[in-house]
Amino acid sequence: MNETIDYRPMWKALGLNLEAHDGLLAALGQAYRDIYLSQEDRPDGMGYFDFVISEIHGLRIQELVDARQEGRKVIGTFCLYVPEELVLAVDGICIGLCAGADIGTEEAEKVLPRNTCALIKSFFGFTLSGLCPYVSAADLVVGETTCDGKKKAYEIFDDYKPTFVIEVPHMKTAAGRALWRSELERLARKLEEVSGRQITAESLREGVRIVNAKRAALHRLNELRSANPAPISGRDALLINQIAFYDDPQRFTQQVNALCDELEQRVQQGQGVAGEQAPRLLVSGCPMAAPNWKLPFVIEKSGAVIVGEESCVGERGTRNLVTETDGDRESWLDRIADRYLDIDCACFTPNPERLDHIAAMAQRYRADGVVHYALQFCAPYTIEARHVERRLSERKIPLLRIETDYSMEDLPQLETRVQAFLEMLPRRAAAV
Ligand code: BJ8
Repeated sequence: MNETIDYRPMWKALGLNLEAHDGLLAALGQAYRDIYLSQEDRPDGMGYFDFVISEIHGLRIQELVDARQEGRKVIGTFCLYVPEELVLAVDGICIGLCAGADIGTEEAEKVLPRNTCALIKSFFGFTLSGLCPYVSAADLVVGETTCDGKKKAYEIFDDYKPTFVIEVPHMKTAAGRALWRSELERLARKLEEVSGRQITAESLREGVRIVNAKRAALHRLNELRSANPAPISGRDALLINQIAFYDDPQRFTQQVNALCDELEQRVQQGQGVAGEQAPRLLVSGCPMAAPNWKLPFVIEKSGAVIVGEESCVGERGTRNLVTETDGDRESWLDRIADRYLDIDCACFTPNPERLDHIAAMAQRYRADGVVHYALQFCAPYTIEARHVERRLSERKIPLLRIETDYSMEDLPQLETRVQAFLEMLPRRAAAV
């Protein structure tokens, strides 16, 4: 955090609990030093992302506050199905809200059942404890009917922050597509109402251009990770994917591309963050919202390197682009609807595309094994793990199933299980 600027007046004006917030920043700073800054031989380009994290409750919030003073609207989300393109089309700012830490659990459990997944408890915990400046700075939260937990939780969340819920169908049928398209129209109208701006073909084209460029930069980053040795750690790649939900999209795209230029040189020089014989793992499953870094830290501390994330904070969220051809407002909304309906969240049934994608990623990134990560009490991903296991066993790709939450209590057990999994992987030969 920039110590020359005093952000406390801003946090106070946003209604944060200053004392608890100081404690949160201190704990996060320590975790970041232990998990991130302790890594050796990080690419120089990570300096920008370290800076963003150091200012995640400071400068970025100041930017949002300033933007609101200029009349722009801040829209908070918790899910990939809320298209950033529509928010940009009303000159708004789309922000993924805090949901990745074991914070305010006691407060959250006053309004939610204990056996709710950690991600949902976390966004309640942050809000009810006065610790999320993003929720405070948001004009509107857009929720979605993905899993039952989130869908019902939004009904309560609306008591604390105006929450507009869009219906995500659960089957990719013609009727599901028609419902989804009409829901995007309803969202577009709501954004127009909140912002006082019209969504036009031109504003959608510009929104799509910006978001496609951001996703293309992340594709570039992902492809570079297929090299052996891997030029960047999984922790750092996850961090970049997490920051994609907070940062200004155009600035972020520029920085990811600059990092990729550096990584290309690393690949050419055979420079990596782990040896050529380090086990290469893919992580698949529930999203890891910032600052959820526990499992990647355990995996990489054990000597493996993560080479891909089949996750909403990863390739599930970024892999498809909206087709950029000219058209009217309706045709842009059609193409946006199609792109988002292609996302293969486990909330859909059946969901074979996800299984195909995991197998394809394992091959593309030359993974030796897959770690399936599910949050406790998350029915969609915990149940779908059975299909993932079966599909990967057909391809003889070893799988480790992990169910956990955000607490650190199971850390020793996770370390033991990850180490045992790494030991049973076939030894990796020297790189070709
Ligand atoms: S598109 S994965 S971000 S819904 S972990 S809250 S599913 S009980 S987060 Fe998700 Fe959108 Fe799907 Fe992605 Fe429910 Fe499971 Fe909790 Fe989850």
